Amino acid sequence: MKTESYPMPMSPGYIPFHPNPSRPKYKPPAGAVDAHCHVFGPEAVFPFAPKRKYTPCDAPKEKLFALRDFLGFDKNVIVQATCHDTDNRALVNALVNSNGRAKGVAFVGEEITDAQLKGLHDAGVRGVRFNFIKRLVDSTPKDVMQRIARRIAALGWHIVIYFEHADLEEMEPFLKSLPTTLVFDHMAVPNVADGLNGKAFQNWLKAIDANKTWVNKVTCPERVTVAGPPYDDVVPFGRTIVERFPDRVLWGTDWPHPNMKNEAPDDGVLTDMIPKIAPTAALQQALLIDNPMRLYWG
Ligand code: 0GY
Repeated sequence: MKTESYPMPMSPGYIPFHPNPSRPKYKPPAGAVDAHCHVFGPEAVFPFAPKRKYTPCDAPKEKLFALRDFLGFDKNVIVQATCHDTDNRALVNALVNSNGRAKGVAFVGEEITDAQLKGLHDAGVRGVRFNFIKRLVDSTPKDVMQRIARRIAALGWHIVIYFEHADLEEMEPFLKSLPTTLVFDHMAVPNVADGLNGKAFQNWLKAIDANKTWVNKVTCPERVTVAGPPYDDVVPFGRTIVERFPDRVLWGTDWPHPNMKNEAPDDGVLTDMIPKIAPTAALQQALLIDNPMRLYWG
């Protein structure tokens, strides 16, 4: 059996999260939720999965909760990252130590038992993630995903989808076959260079219009920007989605920002984008409080 030595070295070129983010000028409303973030390790307690495609730096719950308080958020939705594969122990540990201020999205395989699903539910998990990004995961057969979907639907959970809407045409029949609300990571990764009128983004808007249970996370400008910080080139994409579908949007930091190519984003700068994409108090209330509370704390 392959054994790993500790500490596991970070992947070559892996950029750790920003050590000293700026304090945002924007003050989130009381009760605001950061609805997309992760915990990694610590690997000495929760080792990364042998199957992982990258090895990050530790990003433990204590650091996440300190960042939450520093940025002015009240709650977190913690999404299981691929570096932990289907071992949700670090996620569960963060949830049960959050004083009710975190809910989770797990990654599960078909082998999970009903009792284990119930254990995740009791810890605060309210969804599973299906990841289609090839650099992050080996593909799971769609019939397996459909069977998992039916089981978690019975718990009242939803499915978080990480895919790129350039693949929408091929994926739409499968997505429509899923029985729950679908939450799409990172606005399904728009191609910002194509502009707002690009065919793929326009098709994406039409698909959200047509599928009334599809929800977008207006997250990760740092992954899709061409211009770089403060990511003004991504604002029109987020703002279009927030203004057109105000009750079907979520916002999150994506801390600790795995697999960045050039630099770690400043979480204060990311937070300061909120009033640019959600310019009124009513839109901010929906984006940061009403929508995530309905989906995760309802
Ligand atoms: C994200 C994005 C990434 C990674 C993961 O599960 C993951 O490993 O989600 C990525 O590299 O794009 O959602 O934080």
